[in-house]
Formats: sequence, structure tokens, C-alpha cells
Amino acid sequence: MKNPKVLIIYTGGTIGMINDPETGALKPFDFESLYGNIPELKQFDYELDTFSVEEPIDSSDMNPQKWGDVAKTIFDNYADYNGFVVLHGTDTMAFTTSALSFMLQGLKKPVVFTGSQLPIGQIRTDGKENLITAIEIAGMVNMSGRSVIQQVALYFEFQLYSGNRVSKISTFNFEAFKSYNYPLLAEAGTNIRINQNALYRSEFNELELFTDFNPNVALIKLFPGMEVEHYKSIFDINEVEGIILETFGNGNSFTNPTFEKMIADYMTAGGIVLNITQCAQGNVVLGLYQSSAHFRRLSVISGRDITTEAAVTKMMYVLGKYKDQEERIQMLNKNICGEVTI
Ligand code: ASN
Repeated sequence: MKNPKVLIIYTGGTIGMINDPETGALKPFDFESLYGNIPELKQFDYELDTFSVEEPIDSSDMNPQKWGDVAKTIFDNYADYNGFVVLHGTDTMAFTTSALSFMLQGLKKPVVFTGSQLPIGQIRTDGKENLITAIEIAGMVNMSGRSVIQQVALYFEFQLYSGNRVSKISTFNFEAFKSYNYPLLAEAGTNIRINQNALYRSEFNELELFTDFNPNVALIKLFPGMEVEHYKSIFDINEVEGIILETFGNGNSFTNPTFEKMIADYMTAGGIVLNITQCAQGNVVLGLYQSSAHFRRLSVISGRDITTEAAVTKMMYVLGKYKDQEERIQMLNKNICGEVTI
């Protein structure tokens, strides 16, 4: 068998940052300096190619257009590589991995995102291990020559997560990510242990690229005492086509007739409302408590155990791909690419 070929795509993030001599703040740096800091890469018996975006960014500057650029780079190079590693800032990495799981459906090869908490030039960096193991995973094939991982995944601090099930949970720990509602895909110790049961397999025969996301989405986090009137302008179908409510516990909210009417009118006008929980772990169960019965009565969609990152990107995907309200509701109720437990 030929040596696996992996394409490393650099988008920015702390992994490649240096301190600005003037301000002292961390800012993205060019890829060559990052790459040159990891002589270990030469020891790989993989063929490694690299691609850098023209202007590396802090991941706070990511957006649907840039998600689409990364997805397109993978799509255009798909036939030539066994797998892909994307270097990305940690802050919004889980949004990008979620977005790409919708943009690239039918993957039969791995797309492994990673980054680091400390720049690669710093002595205690976590970037080297993250990058080296991500590359190893991206090139892993089984006895029959098929890729072991066939989805968008996120590798960080010895753990491989499903890309649309993960969230950033720490600014400080090297273990910066967690997937509370879905098991790990793999764990790296002296060897890489794959959790076969957790791997996603697409029913699509061919890779399909869809990047036309609709960003007319709003995310509202509820809090006790909130004045719902302040949010009235959001419930306007001409501005916002889909609203995600981050609710309490199992999908509950305060009792408020004004709020209920805002939702009802918005939905009558053609809007979509998705209810997700503020809790990192667990799921929405509409009607479990009296405090969520109104959502059920209004036919608000249950986000079940979806993460905020996957909910936002799923909404953008569904609104971009489907125009009919009924169809949009149907798709949001579906598990499209492993993002939700139905
Ligand atoms: N601000 C950085 C980013 O998301 C954080 C990191 O990469 N650790 O680009």
C-alpha cells in the first residue's frame, strides 16, 4: 500500500500566532514559521502537503463565507488525499466543524480539525502533539484501504470528537473541548483507540458540497427577568428567518403571554423557532414540565441534545437549502449528519 497522503490546511488560530512586538497581543503569523517549528513532521511516513489561506485569522473572524472556502478547498482536493487536517483557532472551531459537517456530506475520508491553546513557538505548547496526532488520524486506513474516520472531527489533547457534537469549554486547560452528549470517536495514548460504535457513516455515495448558508439566524439566550419586548425586532420574518432559543433545563421558559404571542405571530408569518437547552449536557423534552408545554402547543421545534454550535450552523444550512417552511421544519427535526440524537 502507498503511503497515505494528507493535506494540511492552515486558517490561523493561536497555534500559529506570535506576540505583536508593539502591543504584546497574540496575532496570526505565516504558516512557514509554524511548519518550521515542528521538525518531527519530517519523520512521518506520510506524504504531507500544505495549503495556507492568504491571510491567517483569529477564529473570531470566521464566518459562513470562510467556512465555505475551507469546505471548497477540501472538496477540490478530495480525490488526491487520504485525509485532511485543518489548523484553526479554538474559539470558534466547534462552529466550523459543525458547519463543515453540513457543507461536506458524504465524506468517506477524515477531515480532522485541530489547533492549540499555546502557540507552537512556546516551549510548553500543546500544538505539536495536537498536530502530529491529527495528521496520524487523518491518514489512518483499515486493512481494506478505507479511511477509519469518514467525517468531520476535532482532535484536541488526546481526544477525537465528532465535529458536530463538540464545544469549547475552557480558555485555560489544554483539554479545551468536550462532547457532553456524544462519546469520543477515539482516544490517543500509546496507541490510538478507535471507538467503532461512535463513528459516523454517511448514506451518500458521493461527496456533496453545499456552501450557500443563510445567515439570517438569531440566537437568544433566555434569563430570568428578561424583558422580552426588547427582543421584538428580532421576531421579524423580513430580517430573521430562523430563531434559536437557548432555554432553561429540559427546554423550559418563563410564563409570559407576550413572549408566546411573539413566537406564534412569527411562526404564522413563516418563521422557524428551534428550542435548545442552555445546559451543556442533556436534552430538550418539550412537555416534560408545564414550563415547556407552551412551546409544544406552538409547535416550536425541539433541538433535543444538539449543541449551540450545531444548532446555529444547522439552521443556516437548512434555511439556505430549503425555502418552504414545512420542509425547513422537517429538516430541523431530522438528524442530518450525526448532529442530534433522535
Ligand atoms: N483566539 C484564538 C482563536 O480562536 C484562540 C486559540 O486558538 N486558542 O483563534
